[in-house]
Amino acid sequence: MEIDLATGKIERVETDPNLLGQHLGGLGTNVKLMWDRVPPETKAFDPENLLIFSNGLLCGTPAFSMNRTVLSFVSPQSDLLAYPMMGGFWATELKFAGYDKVIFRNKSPKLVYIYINNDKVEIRDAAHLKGKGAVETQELIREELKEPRAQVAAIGLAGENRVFTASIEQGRSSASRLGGGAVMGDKNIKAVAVRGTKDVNLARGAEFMAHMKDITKYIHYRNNNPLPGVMTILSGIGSPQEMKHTDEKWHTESFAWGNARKRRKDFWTKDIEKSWKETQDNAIKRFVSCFNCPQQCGGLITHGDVSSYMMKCFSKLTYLMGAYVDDLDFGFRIAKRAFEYGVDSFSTPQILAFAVELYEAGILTDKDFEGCPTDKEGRFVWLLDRLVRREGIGDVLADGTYWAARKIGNGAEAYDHNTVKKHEQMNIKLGMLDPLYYLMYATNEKISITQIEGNWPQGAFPSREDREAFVADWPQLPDDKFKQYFLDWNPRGENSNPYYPTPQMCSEIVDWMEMLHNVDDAIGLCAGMGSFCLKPPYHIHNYPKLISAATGMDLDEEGLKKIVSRSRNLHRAFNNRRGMTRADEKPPEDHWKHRFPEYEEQLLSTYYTYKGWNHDGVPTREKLMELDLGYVADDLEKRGILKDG
Ligand code: MTE
Ligand code: MTE
Ligand code: MTE
Ligand code: MG
Ligand code: W
Repeated sequence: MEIDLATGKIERVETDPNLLGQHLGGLGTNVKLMWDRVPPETKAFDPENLLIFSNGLLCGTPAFSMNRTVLSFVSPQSDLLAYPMMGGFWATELKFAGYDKVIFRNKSPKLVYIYINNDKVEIRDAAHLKGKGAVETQELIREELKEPRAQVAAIGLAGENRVFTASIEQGRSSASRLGGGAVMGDKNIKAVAVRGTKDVNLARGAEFMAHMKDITKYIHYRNNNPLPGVMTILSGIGSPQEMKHTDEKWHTESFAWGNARKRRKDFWTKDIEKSWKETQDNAIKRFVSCFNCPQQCGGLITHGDVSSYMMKCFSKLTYLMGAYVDDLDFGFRIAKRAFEYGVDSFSTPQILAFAVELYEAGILTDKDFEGCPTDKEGRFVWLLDRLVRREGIGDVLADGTYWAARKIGNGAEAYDHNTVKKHEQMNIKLGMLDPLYYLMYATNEKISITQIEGNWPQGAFPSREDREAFVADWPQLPDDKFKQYFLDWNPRGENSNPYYPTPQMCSEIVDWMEMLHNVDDAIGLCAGMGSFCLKPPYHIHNYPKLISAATGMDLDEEGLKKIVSRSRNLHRAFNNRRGMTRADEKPPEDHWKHRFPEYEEQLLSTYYTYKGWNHDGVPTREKLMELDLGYVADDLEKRGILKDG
C-alpha cells in the first residue's frame, strides 16, 4: 500500500511475484524500492525520502518468531539507508490486513495518524495526540478506535521534534536505531494503527507444517539444554534474555561507563548483585513475547510510581552506565521516560554522557547547563528532557554526538570518539583487536554489530575437549570447514587474536553470518532464533525448505544465498551512490587498546576481495552481473563511482 501524505491519495498495488523471486521481502524488497525510487541527492527530511514499513516474507505464517517489521528510509544521522527493526505484533497484523508493505511518501500538512482496518484505510487527524508519549499514544488510539486489538506503532516528542535518535515504539518492541522516528515526525505521522483479520495462505501447507515439527522439537531441545562453556546471554536462544538474567557481571565490568569511557573492573560486588537482583525481580511482573514466539524475551515492568511498560535487552543498563549511576532503580525509571519520548536507548544515553563530558572539560558551560541539577541522575533526566524538546543545548545534542560535536566546535570533535559512519556504537571497548568484529564494525550496512554477529562463538574456547564437544553437534553449519577453524582457535598464544582466524577465514565467517542476518531480515524472523545466536533452530539447511513450502518457489541453499547476496550488494551500492567509501569503514580508534593499522587494512582488502568489491568497497561490475544487477553497474559507472570494472 502506498500513501501520498501530501495529497492523501491511498493506492493499493499488487505485490509483484518477480520482485519476491529476486529479493524475497522485508529488507530485501525495501532495498530494491529505495534503489529505484530514492536518488542519492535526497536527504532524510526531503519529501522524496520514503518511509517504508514492511513485514517479512514469512510473517503471519505458523512458523515461530516470524514477526519483524523492517523500516527503511534515508537516515538523518548517517545520510545512508537505515533499517531498524521491531518485533511485537505489528508486522503480522499488517499481513492479516492483506498488505506486505506500507510506503509513505511526501509530508502531511498537519499531524495525522493512519488507520488500516483490512480494506478500509483512513488518514485521521492527530492534533489531540501532539506531544503525547509513544507508549501512551498506542493506548489512546486503541480507545479512540474502540479497537483494543489494533496494533499501533507510534512516535513521541522526540520524533515530532525530529531528534536524530528518535525511535518508533510498538508494544514491547521498538524500531530504534538511526532516526526512523525523526523521519516519521518530519512526515507528520504520529502513529500507524493496523487491524487485520484475513487469512494467510501457504503454497504447500502440510509440507510446511512437517518442517515446523522438526523446528519445534529442536526449540524444546535447546530450551532444555543451554550451551555449556559460554556466558549466560549466549547459552540460550531468543534475543538476549536480559529480563530473565540478573547476573550483569560481564556487561558492567567489560563494557565502558560514561560516554564509552571507563571500565569498572570491580563493579560487580556481592552487595550490588543482591540489590540489583532484588530490584529486577520486583520490577518484572511477567515475561512477554512477540507474536507467535515461545521465548518471552520481554518483561512487563511495574516499578514504584512509574506507570507500567515493557522492556527487553540492554535498555536497563544503557542510561545507568552512561550516567555512572550504581543503582538499577534508575535504569528502570529513566527507561520509561525515554520510551515515552521515543528515543533509541543505545545512542541517547551516550549523547547525554557526551554532554556531561564536554561540561566537565569546560567546552560546554554553566550557561548551557543553566537550571540543571547537580546530581548524576537529575542531570541525565534534565538533559534528556532538553534533548527531546530541542531546547537550549538540547537542540544541538538532538542531532547526535557526531553532528553536535561539529556544531559545538572548540575541541568537542575529539569527544566524538565512539561513532562509525556518524552513528553512536555500543559501549564495548576491549583490549586486543578482534579481527572478526573489526570487519563487522567496518563494513556492515546496519552500522552496528548486531546485524552481523551470531552463529560463530564470540571467543575461542580454552579447552580442546570443549571445542570438540561444540563442533560435534553443529548441524547449523553451512560448511564443515568451519569446524576445523574453530578447533584450531586458541584464546592465547598460537592461533589467537588478532592473527587467527586468518583474514581469509575471517572473511568467510563474517560473510556466512551476514548472509544469515540478511535472510532473517528478508523473511521477518527474529534474529534470536536464527542469525544472532549460537546453534539456533533456523539455519541455512531449513530456511529454503520453509520458504519453498510457504511460497511454492522451490529454492535451494545456493538459490537462497544468491538472492540475499543480491539484496546485500544492492544495499551497498545504494550507500556507495550516497558517497560511502573505504575511508568510512573503520571502527572507533579507541575501540581496542591494541591496534594494528597495516594488518587492519589487509583484513579489509581481503574481505573486499572475498565479497567481490573493489579497493573502495564498491561491488565490481563482474560481481553485479553475476547477481543480475547489470543496471546497478551501469548506474555506478555513469556516476563515476565504479571505474575500470
Ligand atoms: N531503543 C528503545 N527505545 N527501545 C529498545 O528496546 N533496544 C536496544 C536499541 N535501542 C531498544 C532501543 C537494543 S537491545 C537493540 S539490539 C537495538 O536498539 C536494536 O536496533 P533496531 O531496533 O534499530 O533494529
Ligand atoms: N531480529 C532481526 N531480524 N534483526 C535484528 O537485528 N535484533 C535482536 C532481536 N531480533 C534483531 C532481531 C536484538 S539484539 C534485540 S534486543 C531485539 O530483536 C529487539 O527487539 P525489538 O526490535 O522488537 O525491540
Ligand atoms: N557483543 C559482545 N561482545 N557481547 C555482548 O553481550 N551483546 C549484543 C551485541 N553484541 C553483545 C555483543 C547485543 S544483545 C546487542 S543488543 C548488540 O550488541 C547491540 O549492538 P549494536 O547496536 O552494535 O548492534
Ligand atoms: Mg528494534
Ligand atoms: W539487543
